[in-house]
Amino acid sequence: METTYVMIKPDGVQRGLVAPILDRFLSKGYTLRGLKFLNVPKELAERHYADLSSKPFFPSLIEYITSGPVVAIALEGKAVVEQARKIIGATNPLAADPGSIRGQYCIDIGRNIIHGSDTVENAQKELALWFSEGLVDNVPVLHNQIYE
Ligand code: DAT
Ligand code: MG
Repeated sequence: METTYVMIKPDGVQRGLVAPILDRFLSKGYTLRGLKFLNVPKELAERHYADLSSKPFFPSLIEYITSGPVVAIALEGKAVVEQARKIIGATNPLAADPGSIRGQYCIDIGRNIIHGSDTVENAQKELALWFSEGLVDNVPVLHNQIYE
């Protein structure tokens, strides 16, 4: 089992997409291990996107992520890191599969409504950053209905 970090960005929250986005992951069968609604301090946004700090779009990215509250989500499941990225879709919504979250709900790369960790290693780093208090124990009672 893996755990990944997913975040509904401020535009996804403001556009009323929290419920449909959560539904995509929870109705598939992933286990919720963390969920919180918060305004993002600038330092946290900068640490989260530290790898992109030299990019020309970095200042506008930080401004966007700190522009309103986000929903921070920890999800557990088989191969969930890679699978959640597929459900989320390509970084540029123009290139995202129409059935993905970005393909369905957004248009511009700078307003792509959702984040998902790209590797198992980055997922662990991001979960430690956003859920420093630790994850919630949640033993799925329907485990045998979801996994063989
Ligand atoms: P992803 O969010 O798919 O993991 P990323 O980690 O490369 O993509 O970039 C993080 C975010 O930065 C991305 O969701 C939107 C923004 N971004 C990336 N490339 C960009 C670009 N060329 N112009 C504007 N914003 C960009
Ligand atoms: Mg990324």
